[in-house]
Amino acid sequence: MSVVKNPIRSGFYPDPSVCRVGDTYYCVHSSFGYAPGIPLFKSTDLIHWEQIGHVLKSKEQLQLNGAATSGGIYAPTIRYHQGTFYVIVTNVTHGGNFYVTCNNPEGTWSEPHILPEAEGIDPSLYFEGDKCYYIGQRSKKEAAYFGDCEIWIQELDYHKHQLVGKSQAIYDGALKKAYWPEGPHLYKKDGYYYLLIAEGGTEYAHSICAARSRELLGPYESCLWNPVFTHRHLGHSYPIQNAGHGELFDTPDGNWYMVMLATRPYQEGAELGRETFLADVTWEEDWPVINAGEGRLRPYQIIQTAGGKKAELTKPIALMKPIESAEDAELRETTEIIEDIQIKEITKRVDNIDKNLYWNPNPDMRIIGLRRNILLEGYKGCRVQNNRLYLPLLQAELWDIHTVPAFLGIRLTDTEFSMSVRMEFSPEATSCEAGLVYYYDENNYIQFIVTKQSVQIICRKNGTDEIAVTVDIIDAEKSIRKEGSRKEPEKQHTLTITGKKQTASFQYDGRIIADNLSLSYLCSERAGGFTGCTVGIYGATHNKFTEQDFSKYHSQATENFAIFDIIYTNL
Ligand code: 6LW
Repeated sequence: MSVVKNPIRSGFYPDPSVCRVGDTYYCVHSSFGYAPGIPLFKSTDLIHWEQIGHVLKSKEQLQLNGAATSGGIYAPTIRYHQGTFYVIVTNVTHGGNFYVTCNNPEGTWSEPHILPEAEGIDPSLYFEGDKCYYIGQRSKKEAAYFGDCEIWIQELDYHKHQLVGKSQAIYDGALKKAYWPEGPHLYKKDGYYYLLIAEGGTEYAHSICAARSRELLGPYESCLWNPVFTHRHLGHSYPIQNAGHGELFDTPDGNWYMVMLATRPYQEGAELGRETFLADVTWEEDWPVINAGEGRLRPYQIIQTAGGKKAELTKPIALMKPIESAEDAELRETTEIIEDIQIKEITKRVDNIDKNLYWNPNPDMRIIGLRRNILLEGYKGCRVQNNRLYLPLLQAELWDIHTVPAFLGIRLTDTEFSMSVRMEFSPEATSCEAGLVYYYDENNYIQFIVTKQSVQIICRKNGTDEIAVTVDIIDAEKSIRKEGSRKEPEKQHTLTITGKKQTASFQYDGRIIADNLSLSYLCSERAGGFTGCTVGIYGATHNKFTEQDFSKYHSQATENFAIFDIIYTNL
């Protein structure tokens, strides 16, 4: 028996979908307006998860022009059938529902197969024999209210990549006047077809409901104890909220588990977004029971190691409480707890396991860009040279969803965080800026930037910029260098953001520029949307550049780049 800490994946990794192939589990998540799209993880023990890549990388697979941060790629499902992996997903900004395939998930996935007739979002696949079925969510034709949706099914000819036959609605939620029945997955077990859906919307009222039928096309009967899982009744101050959108899977030993999304808000705002949790599933009266005896997500989840039968739980092991109970403490002391080692891929490239961001020899897989990944694509001269990252100062603003800004970030995975970078930046023009960003979406972020004249903290809130702090660069330099020193100003500077309890402190070469700045508005609860925050580097110019200018900069003119060393971070 081992114990894994929940969430099994922290930071915004929502809408988890898992498929098992032999003794290996693969897991995918939504990625919205970020690139590359759909992070892909692998595990053989449900404890250690290793990121093995992203599913959507090419321009054909990932069209995000004009995509807002919470637009783009929603709720993928991963399945395996006769040697082929399938990931089906919605691009809410371009093209709707489509799927890609591959034989080796660590390699390159196919071109997108777009299903133009597939309405709605949250597609899933169910294979039976040689046949494949598409299951999705859509608005009812005569929807009586916003969120009045239905789950529908249609055969998919996966050789011709098109839906065939007729679509049929099979379920419209467990509750009378159900809101947002969505995120469906279909399974077969012991002669029943099981439909698992999310219901109530992805916020506080989120839930998981189940229905079953002896026939694939229904009629589906609702589970009498629906919702089979929710935290909606626990009150907004409960430390885990929004639990829903589950995926069921079994182990080679016949044990059942579920992954689902949930949040961990602080004062009703979850800056980490919707994370992925693991729960235990048993079956009673041919219905799934999730975390039997407790009905809530646990801070630690027991995993039965290979060959073992699931332990009978005689009493609840560990209820999630803000203050650790004696029982939890004992469990923590006596059991091997494996912290989330989701950065395992880094260990392949560096000798020691730490969380710093490296780009050599390959960029760290956690690095994501907005709409495109300027580093992976070598976009406008973005490159790694002599172990240093050259970030072009693009004429593209973080708020403009029709551009690709020079932004490279990683998901915020801890509410206590720090990111520090050594940056060489000597802009020619007063219109250039570079530094760090704490980013929620195009209308809400905090920039910690250096310009030719100053160091600034700019808070963008609901689409309006507010300068929180400006320090004249000469003053900043003076106060940092010893008085009377005649040294030339340094070209390299260290910028650090440190955050805790949704406040942050900003340091420039060790000097505090701003302290206790509130980050609390940067979350979906206050700003809308579906992501969590990211933290990263950013550069821009407000000058007009031509394409020719960029090819010139590519080979020379370091003043048109901000140059970064390793990024030090605990994330
Ligand atoms: C997703 C929907 C949902 O498509 O949120 O939690 C949406 N559920 O099923 C975006 O993640």
